[in-house]
Amino acid sequence: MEKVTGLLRFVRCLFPRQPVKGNNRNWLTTPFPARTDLLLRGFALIMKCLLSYRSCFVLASLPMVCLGQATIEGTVQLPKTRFTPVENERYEIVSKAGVLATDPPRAVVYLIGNFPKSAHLPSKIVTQKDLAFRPTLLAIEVGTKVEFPNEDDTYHNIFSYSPAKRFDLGRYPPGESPTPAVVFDKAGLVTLRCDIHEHMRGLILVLETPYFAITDAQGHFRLSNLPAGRHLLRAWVDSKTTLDHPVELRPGETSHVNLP
Ligand SMILES: [Cu+2]
Repeated sequence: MEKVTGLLRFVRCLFPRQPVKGNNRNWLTTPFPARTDLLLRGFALIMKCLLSYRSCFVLASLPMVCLGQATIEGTVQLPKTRFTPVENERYEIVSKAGVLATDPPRAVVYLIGNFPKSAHLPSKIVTQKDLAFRPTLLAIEVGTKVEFPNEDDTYHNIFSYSPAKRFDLGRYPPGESPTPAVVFDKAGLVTLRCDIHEHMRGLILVLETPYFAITDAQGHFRLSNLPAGRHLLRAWVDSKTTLDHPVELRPGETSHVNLP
């Protein structure tokens, strides 16, 4: 805009409005014609409109470029199971030869890259209900607080020996949620257990990324509002198995990825 204003000033210098007094009359000192003034004003107005229109366009596309609006859709090939997967069905954590997994299988899919941490991390809840953790598998970003309310009519004592987070909430009665909530400040897999109910198992996958999702029973997933660029897509299938796939994301586009 300054360029246009500067140009107009320059042109106006060449055509002063008032004639210069004296006998030195030449083309420079002739009165400024009102018609030319109107033309210049019109030209300035058109340029202004064009520039502001361009600015609007640039501003509108800024979030797309900076924040990213890329999407990844796809399927993780989940391990074969003897159960027929049903939508909305519950699953539990099982340990086979020291490998922890959900049964029936689910995967956690997440995007790895140099992303800024989420500015706001909402607290999450893992309830104890019917002597089980709900949800059984939780994926969170590093720094997330998790509450463990007891909705059974018996005591629980939730603890973890996992290197990513060691804690012991002690025994607490029905209806209670131990305070303060547990902050998961290190990435890794955390196994939740109960000191009173030996069979209870839960998993929390703590991730250094704000972009993750748990697949459905068929292995389908969708990650949206992703930043454009080259990143790594990873699927956590069990405590010993991850599948990787490099991705190149463009703003406004949806990539289709199947793992493996
Ligand atoms: Cu318990």
